[in-house]
Amino acid sequence: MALEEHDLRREDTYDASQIQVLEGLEAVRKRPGMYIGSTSSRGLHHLVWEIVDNSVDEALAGYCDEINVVIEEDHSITVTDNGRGIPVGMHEKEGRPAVEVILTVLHAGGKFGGGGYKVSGGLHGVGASVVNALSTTLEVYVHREGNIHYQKFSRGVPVTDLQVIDNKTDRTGTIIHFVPDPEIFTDTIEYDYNILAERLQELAFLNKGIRMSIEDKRDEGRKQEFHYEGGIQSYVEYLNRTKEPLHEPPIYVEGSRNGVIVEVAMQYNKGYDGQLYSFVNNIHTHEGGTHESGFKSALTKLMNEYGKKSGLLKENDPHFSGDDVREGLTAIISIKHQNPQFEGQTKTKLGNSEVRSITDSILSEKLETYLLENPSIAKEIVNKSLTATRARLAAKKARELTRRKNALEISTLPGKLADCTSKDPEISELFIVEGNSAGGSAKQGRDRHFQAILPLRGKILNVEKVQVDRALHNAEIGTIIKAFGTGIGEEFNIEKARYHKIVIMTDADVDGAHIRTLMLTFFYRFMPEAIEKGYIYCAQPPLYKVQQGKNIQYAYNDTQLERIKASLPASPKPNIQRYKGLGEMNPKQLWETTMNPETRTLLQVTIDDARVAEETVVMLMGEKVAPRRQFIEENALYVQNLDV
Ligand code: 0RA
Repeated sequence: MALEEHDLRREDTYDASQIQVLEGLEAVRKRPGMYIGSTSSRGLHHLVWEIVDNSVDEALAGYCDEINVVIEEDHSITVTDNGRGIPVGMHEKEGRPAVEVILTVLHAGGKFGGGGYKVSGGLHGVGASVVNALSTTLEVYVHREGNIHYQKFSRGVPVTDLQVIDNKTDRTGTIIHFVPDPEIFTDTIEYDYNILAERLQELAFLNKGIRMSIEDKRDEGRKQEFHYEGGIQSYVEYLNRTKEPLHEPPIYVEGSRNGVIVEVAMQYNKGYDGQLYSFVNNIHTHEGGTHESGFKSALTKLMNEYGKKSGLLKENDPHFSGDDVREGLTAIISIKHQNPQFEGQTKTKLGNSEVRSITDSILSEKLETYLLENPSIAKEIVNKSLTATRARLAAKKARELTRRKNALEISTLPGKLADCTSKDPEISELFIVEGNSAGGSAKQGRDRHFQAILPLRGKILNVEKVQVDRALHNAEIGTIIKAFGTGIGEEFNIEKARYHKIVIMTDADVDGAHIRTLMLTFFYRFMPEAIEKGYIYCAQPPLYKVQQGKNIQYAYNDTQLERIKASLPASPKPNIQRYKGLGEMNPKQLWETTMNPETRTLLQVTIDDARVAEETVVMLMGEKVAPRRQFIEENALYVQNLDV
């Protein structure tokens, strides 16, 4: 019984850990997206990276310098490295070989690795067991201590024990062959050679000395090998291969502080575009982060300092901006960090704050040394930045000038103009109103949607002897031209009219008539097209207000007044007010009598009316004052064509 009990316990232990493993595998197969991002082509390729990253970690630890990827004819993948080989000894706690634990227990990999800059510490890094769980078959060959160990799994479950299949090997390393499960990867199980090749090349650039190869057995053994002793320096050369470099080779600096390894390679070319790529533990940090900002601030600061110290930048030369010193610069920043914190939308932004100053100080120090040791290159770079700065400032100035011009044009819409909200000239009306007080009433009384008010001081037009030419140069006339929007003279363009009705609204008295005469003369001489188009009108304000109790009526001439008086009952005696000016009407009255399209009377000016007006003005230029006044009194209204 005692023995049975002992056996049972062993069985129990075994079952318990097996159950855990099975639960883990089940979780991965149930929600593969949680572990590899997706089950699309992207997820399929992710399987390769999980395995390759382990090999790269082995290389970063200094035990591996060759990693080969083969796409087999059946679309399965074989990854071979010459590292130490996954440990095959018994895992004490689990009672199984370490390699079996690593390939079946979620996240087991990390427990073995210890230290080092794990690539897998980055984005997904879920480990080889996930690849195993998502493969119909996974086989591992471990070359270690002269033996070749072998084990086979199906959908993550061991189908053989780990066994020695050969005891003659003079190398070490790991070979993993896996067949992605079509039950999981329902979109596609076909690997894309280019996707794999590009990332392997990138890894080769990022980890100098490693030999990376890819072979496609589906495609007559198409093969590429990537191996760069220059690392990211070669990467920059590669990125600039179609460009004209300003100096050769690319500048390379490296250093480490507090366990953070920083490498930067950079090369200016004669073009204007810059490209800056940054990596943390071989992961491309698309969103940048503290390593990038440390690099940028160091470069900007240093170039400004060096420019001044070297005398290449003079006292009143402008300051380089960050963009100036990065014009035509191709740069790679690659850091290795034990505990990177990834932030941002896509978790590709480095957040570790200490990295900013580490990168800044390493770059500042080493780049300064480089510039001092390579003064002719330094000079070329400073001059390039200076050109960029000057171009930037010139462009800025040009932009400001345009902007100021626009601002001027807009500000030339006269300040006194109370514009309408509508921008549709067809419905828009501009009331040119004599006098500021009438202007105020008109502004309050109008329908601001389509009625604009431009109050004019009577002054200029009130001068009887004014010459039309002089009037033209007058500020008040200028405001009319600007408000109308058509321009004047050679630039006149009726298409640009901002209003299709210009309503001259003057007092119904002699002075008002005079002002109107001058205005019409102006339009006749300088904008006859506006008259021909029928855009010019005269408002007709009432002459009298007749009020009897609550009953108010307006009369526009004496005949009308008599008719109204006759229509009223004899008592009470109506109150009759004669308007001396528009200013005597309140906003509501002005709207009702003169501005409201429903009730107003507008007189459309014809070209004949305007010609008469012009002749009048010419006549009025004469010296004789008496006939002038008489003429005005007799011809107060020379407009016709009723427009309701
Ligand atoms: C755990 C511990 C050690 C190496 C590895 C895993 C390892 C994993 C993979 C996966 C693919 N290639 C690999 N190479 C190594 C350390 C081994 C030791 O201390 O000897």
